[in-house]
Amino acid sequence: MLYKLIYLFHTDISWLNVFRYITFRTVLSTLTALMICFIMGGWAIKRLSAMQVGQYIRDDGPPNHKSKEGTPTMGGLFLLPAIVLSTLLWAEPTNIYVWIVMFVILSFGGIGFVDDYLKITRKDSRGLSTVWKFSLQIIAALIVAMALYVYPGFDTHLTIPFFKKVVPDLGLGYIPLAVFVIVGASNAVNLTDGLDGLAISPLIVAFGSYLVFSYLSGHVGIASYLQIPYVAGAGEISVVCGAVVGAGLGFLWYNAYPAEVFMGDVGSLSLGAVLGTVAVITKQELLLVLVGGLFVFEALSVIFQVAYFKFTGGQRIFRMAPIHHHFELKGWPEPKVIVRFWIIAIILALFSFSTLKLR
Ligand code: 57M
Repeated sequence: MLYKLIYLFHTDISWLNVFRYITFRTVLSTLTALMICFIMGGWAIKRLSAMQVGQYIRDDGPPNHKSKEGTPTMGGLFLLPAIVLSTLLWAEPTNIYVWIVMFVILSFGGIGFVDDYLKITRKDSRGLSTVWKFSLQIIAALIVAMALYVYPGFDTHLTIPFFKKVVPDLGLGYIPLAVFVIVGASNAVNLTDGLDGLAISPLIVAFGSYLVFSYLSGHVGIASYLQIPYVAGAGEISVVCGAVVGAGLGFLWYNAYPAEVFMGDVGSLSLGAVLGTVAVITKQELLLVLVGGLFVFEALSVIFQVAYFKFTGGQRIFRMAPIHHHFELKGWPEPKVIVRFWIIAIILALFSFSTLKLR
């Protein structure tokens, strides 16, 4: 919105023309969110500590986690406002996709907030029940999917990475697919958020990748050259992704090992859902499996562990799921697990760019 105000004067002051460019506003949005997180972070952590918003640690987890008891949580309470504020300042206010992402941040953030709040007031690990959590997530994702479906010109064809000629039209079937991507991403990120910086760095990498993809798909010339779906208006999503990257870096400053704050469900459920929504908007839904490959890997480790446990009547594939706990229990120091998982996330994201040419 601020950009609109500044741009009003571009006829008198010609260099203000630069605010018209998505690239310039993406840089501003990244830096603004970063600064807000830096400045707010230290103060917010002190406030969370004073209000005793501390993490409860389960007894059945890896032993080194007990020392994390009481670490301030719900860091999403400064992470999310940094993203919202920065987006509202630098993104085009008439763009429908920007508002859809704002809705996702607030709705999934709200669900996470209630979950965290219940855990903190009950002083145990019982937050929202699984049924409630899933139902609310599905309702919020359905609203998003239906809003996109009815939006004039929204394309319901599915882009399949590496196969440019296979583009099935899902029609109404696009709605359940979008819901699955959004709710799946939300929960996969939530599961990954179990070691210091383990979720936020791969999120920065994934949003950095989608920053590029949204710019490319929102540019008619580049999209046609690369033969990727052109989505009019998707370029503004770069500004939102920039805000998440900036806020994420600011948050990582405090969440880096040994963490001074955790993001809580308010952060993880919301950022995961935003990632899924951005994948849907840019028509790169399936590519999320690569861009967010680490989150998929973590979620699959839980699915296989639980299924195997039930099938064999109590045996396990991993020492503990999600898989980061397996490596901790094998004796890897926490920072080693974290940095190695970051490396995997970066490699997968880089690989996703090859889909632009390998098709
Ligand atoms: C939440 N939350 C962390 C923090 C963070 C089905 C089952 C696999 C579900 C899973 C689960 O509940 N996962 C989702 C994961 C928790 O972190 C809080 O939660 C927020 C994210 N939602 O922001 O507020 C703990 O993670 C650690 N942490 C850090 N640094 C960070 O920056 O060290 C988090 C952020 C924190 C802190 O210790 O307390 C969590 O792990 O609870 N359940 C599990 O993950 C459990 N796994 C399990 O039960 N496995 C079984 C099943 C699959 C059969 C098995 O393998 O046998 C483990 N979680 C814990 N202890 N804490 C088990 C033991």
